[in-house]
Amino acid sequence: MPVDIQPDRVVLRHPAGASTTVLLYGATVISWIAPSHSGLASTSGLTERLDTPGGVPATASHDAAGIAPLGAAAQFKSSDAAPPSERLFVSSLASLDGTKPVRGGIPICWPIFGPPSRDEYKGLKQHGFARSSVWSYGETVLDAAEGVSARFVLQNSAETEKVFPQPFKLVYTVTLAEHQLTTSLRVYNTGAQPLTFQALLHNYFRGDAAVAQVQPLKGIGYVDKVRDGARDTEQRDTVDVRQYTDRVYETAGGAYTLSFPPSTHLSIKTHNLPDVTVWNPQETGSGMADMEPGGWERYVCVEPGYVARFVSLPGGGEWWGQQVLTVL
Ligand code: TA6
Repeated sequence: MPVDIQPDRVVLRHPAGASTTVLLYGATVISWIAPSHSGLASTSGLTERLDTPGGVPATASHDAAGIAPLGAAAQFKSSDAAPPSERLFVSSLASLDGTKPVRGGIPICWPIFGPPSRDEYKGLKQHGFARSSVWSYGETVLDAAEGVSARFVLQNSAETEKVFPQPFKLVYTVTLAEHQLTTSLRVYNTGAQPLTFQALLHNYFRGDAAVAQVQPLKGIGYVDKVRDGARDTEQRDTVDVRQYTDRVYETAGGAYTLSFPPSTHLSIKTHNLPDVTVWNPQETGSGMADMEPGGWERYVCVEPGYVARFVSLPGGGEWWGQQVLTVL
């Protein structure tokens, strides 16, 4: 069953063995199981065409983020070397019952990232309320050999209006291909007043943090939250997280490779998410009640976002941000 709708989650299954699970709480992706493979020359996503009104244009070509139309998925090689494996980290102490944001997977940070930095958001908790709200399952967008895609919806409610008085509609599209997971967030300003927000996809990638490498970030300016927000420029060809790391790289290029040498490499390509946070708490993670013992040794967060500034969406407007995660 490619799309398995359960009371608290939706499981997407790809015929080639990949799967992903989306908790309705926070529309949090809590699992992405995918096979490894080599030789994929370029990444190609599915969702940007699915996520665009009017569906998949017949002659769509790669767009700036290197994302190609639906049919490109068929170019993936089917000769997978290793069996599918879990690509995301979720702490064994994470709450999955809706009592608190999930410690792991892909939490959605919206309408703010980090603690409230403006008076208008003072009623919000860190990273906003999207990750701690119950979303509704919207629809199955695609159910084919190329991929399986589902849409989730969150709209303003009496609950959100207590802390965020503006009307909005969020539509989150999750698309699973053989080696790829694409998640897209579309924000609709359903009110008449401008809607200002930040957005970030807080990916917890499973792997040995001691060998993790993120690139290319050399020459990119960043805010270092470990050094009280000091600004600096990355000097390294590859960024590791062997030390406590919490850096927001600004206007970072939008395309990254995360490696867990020698054999695991992932591509992260983004649309309209110009910044990227790299985070691993190291031993400071032991202070988090929902962090499993030593959990920080088994993940690195690489989090594309629009967070160095705020989006200001006019009344009736819409905004779209996307990430395409590919196992290389
Ligand atoms: O994205 C990195 C970060 O902002 C860190 O500063 C740390 O706070 C992390 O998010 C986890 O935040 P959370 O609210 O989920 O505990």
